[in-house]
Amino acid sequence: MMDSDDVLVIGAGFSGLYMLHRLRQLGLRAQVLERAEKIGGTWLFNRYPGARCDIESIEYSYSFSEEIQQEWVWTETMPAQPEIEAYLNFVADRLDLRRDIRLDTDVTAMTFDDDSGRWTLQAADGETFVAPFVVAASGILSEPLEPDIPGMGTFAGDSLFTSRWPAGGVDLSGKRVGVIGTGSTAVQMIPVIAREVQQLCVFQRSPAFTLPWQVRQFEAGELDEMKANYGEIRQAQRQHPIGAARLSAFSVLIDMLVSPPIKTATRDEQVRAVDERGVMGALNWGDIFFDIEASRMATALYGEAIARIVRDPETAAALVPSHPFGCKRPIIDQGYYQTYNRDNVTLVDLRKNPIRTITPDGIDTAAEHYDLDVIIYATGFDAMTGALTRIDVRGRDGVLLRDVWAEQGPVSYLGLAVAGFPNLFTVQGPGSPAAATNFVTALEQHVEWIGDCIAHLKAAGHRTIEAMPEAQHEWIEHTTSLVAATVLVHPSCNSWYNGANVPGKKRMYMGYTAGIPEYRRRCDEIAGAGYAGFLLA
Ligand code: NA7
Repeated sequence: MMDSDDVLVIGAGFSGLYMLHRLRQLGLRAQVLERAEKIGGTWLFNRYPGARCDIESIEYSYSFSEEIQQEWVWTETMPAQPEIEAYLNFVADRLDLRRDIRLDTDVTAMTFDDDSGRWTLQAADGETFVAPFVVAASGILSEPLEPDIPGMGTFAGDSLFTSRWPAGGVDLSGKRVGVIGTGSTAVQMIPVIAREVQQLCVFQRSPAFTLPWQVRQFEAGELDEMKANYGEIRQAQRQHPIGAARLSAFSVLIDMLVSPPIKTATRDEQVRAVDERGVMGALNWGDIFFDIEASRMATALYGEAIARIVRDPETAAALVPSHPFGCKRPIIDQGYYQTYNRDNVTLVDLRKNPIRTITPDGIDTAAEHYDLDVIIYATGFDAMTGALTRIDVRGRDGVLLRDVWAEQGPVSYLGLAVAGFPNLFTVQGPGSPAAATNFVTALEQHVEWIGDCIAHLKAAGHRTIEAMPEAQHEWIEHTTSLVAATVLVHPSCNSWYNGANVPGKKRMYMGYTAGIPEYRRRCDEIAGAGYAGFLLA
């Protein structure tokens, strides 16, 4: 058994690194336990070709250190995975974080002991760690979702997961490659690997809505000019509901909300919208997030916009989504639809002919067999809760967090704590703004709130803090009421936002949609009122 720290932090990604730094600043002893062999979290594991952030680098970065934001040099408007991984390593070195990060340490169980008021964490290698407080900075999209397709294990070629992409990359040249899934990940990867492979078959169950985007290198002096105004940029970001004030995948949604309704638009106005802005114009209507009929009209128009890009009419029709726009996370792409005009790319519409089985040499659908050398699974994540339900988290009376979330749905107070699990904080837990915002802005607020809370508990001599069930219930009522009248809860929406992508997971929208500033105000108010809704003992 090792000496106890004040705080054990699970995960060395964006959240865990800042949590460690913040705790140190507050004079607390902390240790980070990370299951991977390197730091980086989600940005380490998801190193598939084309992996990139959809928020501008200048905003998708830590704001807490003026030195770091001035010293680090971003090269592109929206950063690619290698640059983000390098940035996190730079931060770890710059803040001397590595000495308190234990790599290759996969936490598999953790138990709260009522008598001592401490958590004991058990790692896969048998090591145990004890501390009064635990911060789960284990990521919202870190637990991959492996599909259960008959015959998966029989495939004789290479099976690859985008969420565990091999370090050093994979040579796909000359290969016949199948991609399963068409979410954000696949939409980023498909145009990139299509240029390399001999033949690409995209197995699509749910077509995505995706908006064309231009990512570019910074021009000479452009980044320096922005850095000179960093104070203003950060302030605008902090005041923005999504935590990013510049153009991003999310900000286009906010703009759409204040656009005129499609239902009263004339046919000429609709066509003009597509003439002027393509697929983006087809969706730029304010009523489509609240009115399913309006949403269907916009989807039909979106189909017309796709048909202007994709030459084969059958492929173009197969690319039209069946779910309402906005109910899944917005996607941006670079040349996604154009990729289907390539001779070496085939779209397989699983809505018509589902996958029947995977065989040693490829994939059988209900209609056809596809010979493949490589199958790439881009099948998503058990989001928000998966990183903690994979661990045996036992709170008061030995109750398992996994069971609580299975029975009640992914409940939490503020996305920060779960009733029955004292002294356990979750960075970006369910019910927090994380999912639909700039993750980095959101996590900085969480980390700072958690750090201040633990420092307060220690200073005031409190041994435990615990979310009260009534406060948790009220919070969930509040978060779900915010989305009740939107397409986010439409039955056709199988999204990681609501857990419907995971078989058996209780369906519940897991975000907080009133924006980060309002969320921050509420969290500060709660802390200011002596941590209202929490029991301090
Ligand atoms: P997503 O957005 O959850 O997409 C997963 C995709 O995989 C989606 O198209 C799924 O179709 C598809 N899928 C999953 N299981 C299967 C099976 N068994 N057969 C066929 N297709 C399947 O995950 P991403 O990794 O793309 O993106 C996650 C987030 O990362 C993203 O929102 C950004 O925040 C970054 P379905 O829709 O379930 O029919």
